[in-house]
Amino acid sequence: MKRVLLVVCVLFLMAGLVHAKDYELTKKAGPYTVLIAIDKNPPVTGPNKMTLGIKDGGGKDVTDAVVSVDYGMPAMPGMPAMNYKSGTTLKDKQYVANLDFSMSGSWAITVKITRAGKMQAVKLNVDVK
Ligand SMILES: [Cu+2]
Repeated sequence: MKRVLLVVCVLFLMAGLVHAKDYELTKKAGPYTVLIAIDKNPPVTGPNKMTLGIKDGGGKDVTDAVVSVDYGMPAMPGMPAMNYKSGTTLKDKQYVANLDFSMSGSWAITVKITRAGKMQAVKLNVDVK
């Protein structure tokens, strides 16, 4: 009986580990579907790696866009507004950005996708711990 309980506990622990995975979110931007992932869940103060997978209307990977990420926090008591920009590098058909959150709290992120002279934006908010 004790052994059964132990097995059940281990299974629960493993399930917990499976759930504690990357922050992931899918958003639409014009003709694109953007899969946004952050390697920390929740995102943390300091460096975080954001990975963006972009697919066109036909479900094909988009690898010829210029993608950048704006992120910031509006002004709050004792803190002026903060705004940062990051470029991305293409790796394995995904755009990778390194975001450095200087404090915890709610950050507004805008992903800008420019292709053939047209820009589409994806907006999201993350709660940085
Ligand atoms: Cu702040």
